[in-house]
Amino acid sequence: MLVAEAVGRALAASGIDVAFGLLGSGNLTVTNAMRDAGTRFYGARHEGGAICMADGYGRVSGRVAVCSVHQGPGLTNTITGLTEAAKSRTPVLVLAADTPAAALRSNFRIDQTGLVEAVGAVAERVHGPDTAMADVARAVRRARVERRAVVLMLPLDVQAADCDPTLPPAGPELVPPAPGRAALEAAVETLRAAERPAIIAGRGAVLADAGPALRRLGELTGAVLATSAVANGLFAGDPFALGIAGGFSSPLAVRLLGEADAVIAFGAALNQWTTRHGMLIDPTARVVQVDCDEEAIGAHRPVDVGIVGDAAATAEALVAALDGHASGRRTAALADEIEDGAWRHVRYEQSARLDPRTLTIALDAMLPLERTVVVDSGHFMGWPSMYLRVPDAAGFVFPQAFQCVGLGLGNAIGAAIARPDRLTVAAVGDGGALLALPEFETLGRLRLPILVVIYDDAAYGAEVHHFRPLGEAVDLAQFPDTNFAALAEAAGCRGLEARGVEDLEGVREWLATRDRPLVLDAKVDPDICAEWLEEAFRGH
Ligand SMILES: Cc1ncc(C[n+]2csc(CCOP(=O)(O)OP(=O)(O)O)c2C)c(N)n1
Repeated sequence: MLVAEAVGRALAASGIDVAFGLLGSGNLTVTNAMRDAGTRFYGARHEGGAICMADGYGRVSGRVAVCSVHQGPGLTNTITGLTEAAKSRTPVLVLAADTPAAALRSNFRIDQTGLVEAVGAVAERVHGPDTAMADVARAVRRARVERRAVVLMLPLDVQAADCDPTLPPAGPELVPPAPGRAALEAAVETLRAAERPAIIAGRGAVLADAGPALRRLGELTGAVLATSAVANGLFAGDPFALGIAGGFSSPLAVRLLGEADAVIAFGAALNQWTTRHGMLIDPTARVVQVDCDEEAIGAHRPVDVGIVGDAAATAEALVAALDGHASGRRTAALADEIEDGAWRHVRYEQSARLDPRTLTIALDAMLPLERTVVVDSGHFMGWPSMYLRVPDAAGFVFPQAFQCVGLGLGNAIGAAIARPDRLTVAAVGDGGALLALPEFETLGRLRLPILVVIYDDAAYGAEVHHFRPLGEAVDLAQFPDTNFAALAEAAGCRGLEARGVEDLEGVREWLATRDRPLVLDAKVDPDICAEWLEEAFRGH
């Protein structure tokens, strides 16, 4: 069998159920073989969209998706989205055709390995017909087990050779590392002594499925619960959950986290975003950090106790050690205070134009809670993160590890394919929407249940709000009005413009049918500046 065909079949047989991509001569045969063997293929209109779709699919499903691209420019077009996936440790497998080793003068020739390694992805290669099946198995396993963005190079001459299509046996399931006894004891001591503990969970806790054990640990210790932005939703519904720790924290969450005398972080880096540059945690609080990765411990701020271990295994061990310990801190009054202190109850001065807060609160009330909220980057990104509730951690996709504008729409398409039972809400700025414009065609073609909310201030608002008060000219970051509703209709979506909350009736009507994706062009007041923005700019 041709290597190209055998690789396609092997990927499907390895459990790759979904692939995204854009076809060229270098990846057509292998992609056809994958599709014929049962993998569903979704074509994007730009490789930058395809890689984001694979990223969004991986974040929501936890499964490895393939992104199939042509050699050379097909791969270079993926690089920005690939960087985000690599930094976020999303398990994705890019299948990239490559020029033959001897094709020194090919127009398509670049150093594909050097290119992808430079942005933190893992370069793998189908070296020859004899190793092809082992090469595929290794690449899939590295993506899946190491949770890495892996790029599998498929040189054209190797693709055209014959090989034996037998896959090697799958490797064993791995057990997550257990925490060491001494560190555990130090953490138990800290928690026993604490009067006002706080638990902060990050993506590591989500990946380890540590939510139930952490909720139990919270009950035993009386801790308030919070998450980093990427782990938003992990404690959804818990009466002692404060939401996101960091720039998006409500005033009440800032106060309660600041009052904590012990903070225990699970799979959270405790970086500048989660701690507001360290300000959110009292300098006298004892800090315990749990992470699988030794390098993560103490990387962003000093900690008193470091535990190298899986978040769920460590939380369970702490629950076992603390059984019988009961803190009286969790009172009904505290639960009421937390409910009343949620962002949607915090007063603000309403704008006479479409206020992004009012818009988001209205959407939150209108949309079914079974939703996946995907947030692009920009000034607007606080509003959906603060005001749109999510049902669980899989219901929140926050591709911000590279702080790149324009990745949200592709991530939303991948998320919608991973969870077709949920309404996907893509929150983007007008700048991000235009960066992802090719994928409006994909949206219209695939007819997925997606609501795209464009916070349209006709500007790169983040730049305007930051530089205008400094006296800098900002006209280069401002634009004439864009008619996104018309663009959306032209691409096969439904388009709706909103200049006031009364215009959201059209969203309610659409919800009843959801026959096509809806693009809501929300013409928000461009002069409202989010408080968290200056905090964000300090992180540059
Ligand atoms: C690819 C990329 N280009 C430029 C930037 C710098 N940048 C950060 S936010 C922003 C504005 C984004 O505008 P928009 O999507 O309309 O959202 P808004 O800030 O207006 O809410 C820009 C250009 C970036 N982060 N990523």
